[in-house]
Amino acid sequence: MNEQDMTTHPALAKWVQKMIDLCCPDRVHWCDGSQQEWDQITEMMVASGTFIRLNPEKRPNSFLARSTPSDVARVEDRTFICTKRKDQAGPTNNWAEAGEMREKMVGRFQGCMRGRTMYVIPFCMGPMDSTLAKIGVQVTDSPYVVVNLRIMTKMGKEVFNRLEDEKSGSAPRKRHGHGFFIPCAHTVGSPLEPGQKDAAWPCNEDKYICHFPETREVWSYGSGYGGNALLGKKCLALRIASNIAREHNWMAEHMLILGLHSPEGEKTYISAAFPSACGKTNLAMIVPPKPYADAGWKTTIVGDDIAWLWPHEDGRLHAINPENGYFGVAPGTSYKTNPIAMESMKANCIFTNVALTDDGDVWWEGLTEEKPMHLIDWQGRDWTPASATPAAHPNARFTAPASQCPTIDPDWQNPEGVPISAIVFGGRRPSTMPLVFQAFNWSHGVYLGATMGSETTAAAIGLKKQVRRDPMAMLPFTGYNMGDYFGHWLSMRRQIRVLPRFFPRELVPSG
Ligand code: O2Y
Ligand code: MN
Repeated sequence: MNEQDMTTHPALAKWVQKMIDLCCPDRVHWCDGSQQEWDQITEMMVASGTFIRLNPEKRPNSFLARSTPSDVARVEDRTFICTKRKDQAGPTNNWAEAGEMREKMVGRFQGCMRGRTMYVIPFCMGPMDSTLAKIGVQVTDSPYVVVNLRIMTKMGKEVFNRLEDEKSGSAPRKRHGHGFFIPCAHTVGSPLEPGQKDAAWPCNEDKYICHFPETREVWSYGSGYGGNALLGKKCLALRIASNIAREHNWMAEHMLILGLHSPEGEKTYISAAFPSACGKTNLAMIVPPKPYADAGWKTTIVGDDIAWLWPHEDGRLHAINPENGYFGVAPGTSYKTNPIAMESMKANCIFTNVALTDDGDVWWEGLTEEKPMHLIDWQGRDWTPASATPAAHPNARFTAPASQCPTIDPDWQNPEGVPISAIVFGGRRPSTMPLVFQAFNWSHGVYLGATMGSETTAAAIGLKKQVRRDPMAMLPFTGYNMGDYFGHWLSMRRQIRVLPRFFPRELVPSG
C-alpha cells in the first residue's frame, strides 16, 4: 500500500519521509494489520529462513524464530535515557545528552535499511477509546517486529484512521491533543549490499536503545529481539509513558492486573509488581484450587506485565492494560505450572528461541516431565537428553494474543479500566523475607515498594545471581529520575479518595 493511500496526517507523512530519506530502504510498506498482510509476511519469512512454520495440526498458524546468540534479551547496559541534563535521568539510568545521542543515532541510521523494506507500523497501546490510550508509529526493517506487534498491540489501518480523525477533530479529544503519536524508529542495523545473502536473524553487535522523553521519541538500533525491538512495550508503555504519566497525574507501572471473583459475584482487582521473569504471567493466570473453583471462586486476567493507573472520577484508582498480547517466558511454562498460558498459545503464536520437536511442534525445559529423545535446539543443532546445553534458551519467549486466554476478563478492554483494591509488590526471595504482609498505609506501601529486591534472572543479561534492588520492579523501566518517581508515587495519594491496600510479597515460586 502506498503512502498516499495510508495517511493524510501531515506530521506523520513528514516524519516517515524524513526516516525514508535517512534510512534509504529499497521499499516502503505501510502496515494495515490485515490477515492477508500477516499471511504474506509470515510466508516471506518462511521462504527467507527466519521463520519455521510449525506443524499446522499441532500448532496452527504458528511459527518458530531463532535469534542470533548475541541477541537474546533486553540489553540494559545499552539502554539510554537521553535528556538535556543528567539529573533528569537520575542515578539509576544510563544517561546521554539528547543532542549528542540524536546526532549519533542519525549517523547510525544513515543508509541502515539499504536492500531492505521499511515497514511503517501504526499501533495503539490501550483500548482505542480510552482517554489514556497512546498511539505510536514504529518504522522498522524487521518483519519479525511487524508480526509480533500485530499480536502485542492494536495495529493497522484503524489506528491510522484514528490519527486522521483526531487530526480533523472528529474523535474525542485525547490528553495529548489531536493527532498525537509517538515516533518509534527501529533498525536491525544490517543493510544489504546488492546481491548479498541475508542472515536468518540480521542484527548488529553495536546496540542502542534510546529514549528521548522531552520530545517523546524512541530510537532503537542493532537488535531485533523482544523489548529492544517491539518498541510499544517497555520503551513506549513504560519508559516514555512514565514521563507522560508523571506530567499528567497518572502512573505507568510494571504490573499485572488480576481479577478475583467470589461465589457471591463480588469482583476485586489487584495489581502486582514483580521484577522481570519472576512469574508475573503465572500469577496473572493463576486459577483457584479445585475445591475453591467448585465453590464458585474464579480468577480473571486483565494484563500480565504493564498497567496504566489513574485516579478515576469515582475516587478509586483504575487500571488498563496497554497491551494486546503476551510475550511470556517459555521455559518452565507447562500444563502443570500454567495451564492457562498453555491454552492461550495453542494457535496463532510466534515462538522465539525454543526447541523444535521431530513432529514440528515446540519444546522447552519444564514443558514435559520426560525430555524428548531428539530435538533441534534453539541454535538449530541436534539435541538429545545427553546434550550439555539446554534445548531452549532460558529467555525463550512465546508471543500469544490475549484474546486467546481462557481466563481473560470481560472488562480487559473496557476504556474505563478496572478499579484496583490492592497493590502487591514482590520478588524472587527464596529466603529471608516473610511470605506476605500488609503495609500500614499508602506512604508505607510506597516505602516498601521502593526498597524491594529480587534475585536476578536471565532477562537482565550479564548479571550474576544476586539480590538486586528493584524499586517497584521499575529499575530498568522508569524513564526519569528514580527520586522524582518516588515523589510522584507519594503525591498520587492526594488524588485518590478510596486508597488501595499494599501487600509486599517477597517469595514467589519459580517460573
Ligand atoms: O528479553 C526481552 O526482551 C523480553 S523482556 C520482557 C518481556 C515480557 C515481559 N517482561 C519483560 C521484562 O523484562 O520485564
Ligand atoms: Mn516485564
